Amino acid sequence: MDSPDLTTASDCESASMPSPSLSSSGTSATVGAGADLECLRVSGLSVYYIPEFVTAEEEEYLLRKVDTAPKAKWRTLYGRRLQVWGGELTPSNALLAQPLPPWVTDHPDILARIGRTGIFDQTKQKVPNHVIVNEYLPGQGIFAHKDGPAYYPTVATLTLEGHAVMHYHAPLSSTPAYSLLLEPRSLVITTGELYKDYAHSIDAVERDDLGNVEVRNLNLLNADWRGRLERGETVERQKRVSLTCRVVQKTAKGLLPIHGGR
Ligand SMILES: O=C(O)CCC(=O)C(=O)O
Repeated sequence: MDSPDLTTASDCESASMPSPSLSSSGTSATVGAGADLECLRVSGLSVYYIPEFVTAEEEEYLLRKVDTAPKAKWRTLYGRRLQVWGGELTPSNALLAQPLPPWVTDHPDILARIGRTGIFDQTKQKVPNHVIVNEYLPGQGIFAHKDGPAYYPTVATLTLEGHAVMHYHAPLSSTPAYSLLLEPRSLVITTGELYKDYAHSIDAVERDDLGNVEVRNLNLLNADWRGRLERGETVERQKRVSLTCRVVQKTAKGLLPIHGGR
């Protein structure tokens, strides 16, 4: 199973503190080295789960920025809305790069924080150069899919406002092999085998029956969510906004294509 350039898992106790944010402001515990990230691996899987990756203030700010983006930035796809930042993909999967907005590069410096985990160290870019914002209303989800060949095979997904249950499906299987609970403000990093070989999906439901799902990141969740899972509660979906941050390794110069990549 591939993983980022992680070496020794030396300091797991501090890295698995409740607030392992990668904030450069120094307000919370830091996960900046590969060894720290290893402590946040979902046991046995090529997935890392970082709770409280952004603060509540940053979450509110990001949601406001997403909400107040120009109307033309929104696209509707299979019911949900999305925004694409960083540029469009050409038919040959190269990025016609466009500047990313300051609310992911500067404040909060989400992309730099993701870079500091080391997960994109093998790329020339080192930090994500492409961000898709997805908005899901209660009842909306995303069908099982793989992210396609345009991207370096790792994705970092930030969850804002509402939770989600993310499923991973083995090839040709509609039944989830693994599921994760994604708390608001968390970052999940999917890499290696789970990125390359497994599809991922979120059920299009109004509420999640937590009694009916085995969540693999239970030990990395806060006490509230652990309690809900242990009691098998049914939890109403809220609106959820996700930022999927990736690296497109191939870049192109020229005019925007008529048909964007996504
Ligand atoms: O919203 C999510 O967590 C998943 C989004 C996703 O799978 C995608 O944009 O391809």
